[in-house]
Amino acid sequence: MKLGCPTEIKPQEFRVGMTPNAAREAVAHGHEVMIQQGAGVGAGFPDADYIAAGAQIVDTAEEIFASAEMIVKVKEPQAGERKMLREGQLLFTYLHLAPDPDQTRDLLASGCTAIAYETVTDAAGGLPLLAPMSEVAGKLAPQVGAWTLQKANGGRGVLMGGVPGVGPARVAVIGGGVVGTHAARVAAGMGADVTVLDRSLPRMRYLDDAFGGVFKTSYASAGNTAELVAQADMVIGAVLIPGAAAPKLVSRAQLADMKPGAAIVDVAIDQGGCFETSRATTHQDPIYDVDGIMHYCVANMPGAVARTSTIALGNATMPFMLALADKGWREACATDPHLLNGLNVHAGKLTYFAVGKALGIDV
Ligand code: PYR
Repeated sequence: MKLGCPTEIKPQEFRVGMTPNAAREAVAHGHEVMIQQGAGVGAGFPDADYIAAGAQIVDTAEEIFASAEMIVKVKEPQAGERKMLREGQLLFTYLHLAPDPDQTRDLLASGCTAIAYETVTDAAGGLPLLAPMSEVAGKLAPQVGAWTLQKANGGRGVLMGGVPGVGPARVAVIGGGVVGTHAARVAAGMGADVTVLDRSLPRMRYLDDAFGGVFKTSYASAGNTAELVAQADMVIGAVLIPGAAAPKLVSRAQLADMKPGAAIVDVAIDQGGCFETSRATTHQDPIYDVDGIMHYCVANMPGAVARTSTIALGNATMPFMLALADKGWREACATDPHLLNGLNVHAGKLTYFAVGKALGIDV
């Protein structure tokens, strides 16, 4: 199969869909690999590494979209890329369609087959292609939140770990999944006073056992959530319903109960965000103020640490990419129901229920 990997064009996105190692494996499996010139540079992979791996370097994204049978990317195709997608072409990347009707419309019109990383599943009930970026975003959340809390950035001027005689920042993490657990670990490591809110008692038992009380847990009733949000210096949104629009768990009215200059970091923003006041921002202009509360809502947080993220993502996507290339998407999905769960769009039809429900489109 002909595989193509274009340069990511979302603002400040430095990751790349294929590492030189992934290219080498695909070539060893008998596939042709095209990489857009410079695509890996932001993640520290020069063209020479891809050439050494047996890939061909091409000048433009147009060449890749015109001839590749499978496009391997990181972020959802941007408007210009969507115009180049062709009928029958396979797209393997993050999509996050539920909050994005424009992208959905364009993918349906293109006639392509699109497999979304974020809805591929595994036997343990996890999301193996989302997990590595959830780990990265979770670990980044307290770091960017700490920066948002600094006075010069409009924040409350509170130091995460405090100092002798002055208490630490209070951090509420909404959601105890992969993002929330990594965020809580790092925030606690920075010395903050951290509480994770979740609705699963087994999950909270696990967190308590695994982390030995390094952070607290609280049942995520509306009342507990409101109380902890009001007391927090930083709130990290870490909820996920696979493929679906994120539920809004904190309303605009609740901002009035928060401490002036408190920071919100909404890691759920890819799926529309879990705060009523969230809207996607970019690494160039990451923070905005609503009613005195500073919001950090960058939609591609892992792009900030492009090298770590690219390698972590490549480790997870490689076996699926090889299965798709070796068998073709029909047989690969027919023999792996977890990969089939990634199928969101095929030949002008939506094939993922939660996306159809969010957008009011028949599946
Ligand atoms: C990202 O890492 O940017 C995702 O979309 C999950």
